[in-house]
Amino acid sequence: MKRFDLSLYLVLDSDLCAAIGMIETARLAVAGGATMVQLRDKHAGTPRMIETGRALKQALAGTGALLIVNDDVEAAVAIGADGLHIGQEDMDARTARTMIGPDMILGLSVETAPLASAVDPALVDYTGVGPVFATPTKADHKQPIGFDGLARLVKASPVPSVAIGGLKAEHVAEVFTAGARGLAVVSAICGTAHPEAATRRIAAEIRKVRP
Ligand code: TZP
Ligand code: MG
Repeated sequence: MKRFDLSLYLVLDSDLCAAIGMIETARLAVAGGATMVQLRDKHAGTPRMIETGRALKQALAGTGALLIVNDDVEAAVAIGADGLHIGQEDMDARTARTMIGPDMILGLSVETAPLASAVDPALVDYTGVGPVFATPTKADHKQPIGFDGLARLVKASPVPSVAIGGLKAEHVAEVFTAGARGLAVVSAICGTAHPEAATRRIAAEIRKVRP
């Protein structure tokens, strides 16, 4: 049985984290209560993903926070990450599962209820659902789904879901009310001068409402 806690899921962004750096941002966020960290770097090729991922793995060792690699299956395996996160356009879940083996966590982004209900729980461990709100962080994101859409997609998903897209501490209650197991954030942590304090504020809201 794989154990993972989706409640406060930091998605790193090399541009937004530039001032402090991805590794230091992740370290501070985990100190503040982040439970999962995704390495997402749209500019890096596999060698740089591996280099950053290995440094991240070292930074997170012993904290209990899990390291997930976005898109790059080869890097995820080389790093020995806890998981891989893919989008609909990246590769199909069966291919990804074959490449990462049975033990690694596999996350899949879903933007519609039919896609959520088509998820195979034998292959996929969690879904990333959104964008809840429009966000400048992802230029090509799909139509925002709002909290009603989030609730529909969470219900359709046969595996636990984490919400994403424009989410901040003030949205925590609605995210959990919609049935998601947590929120994934980029700018609410990466884009701040004090990632640890920003994470603590979100973690405090989660403690108030978490089922
Ligand atoms: N997928 C859907 S929205 C998004 C991703 C990666 C970006 C979310 O960034 P932010 O800054 O938390 O709105
Ligand atoms: Mg992708």
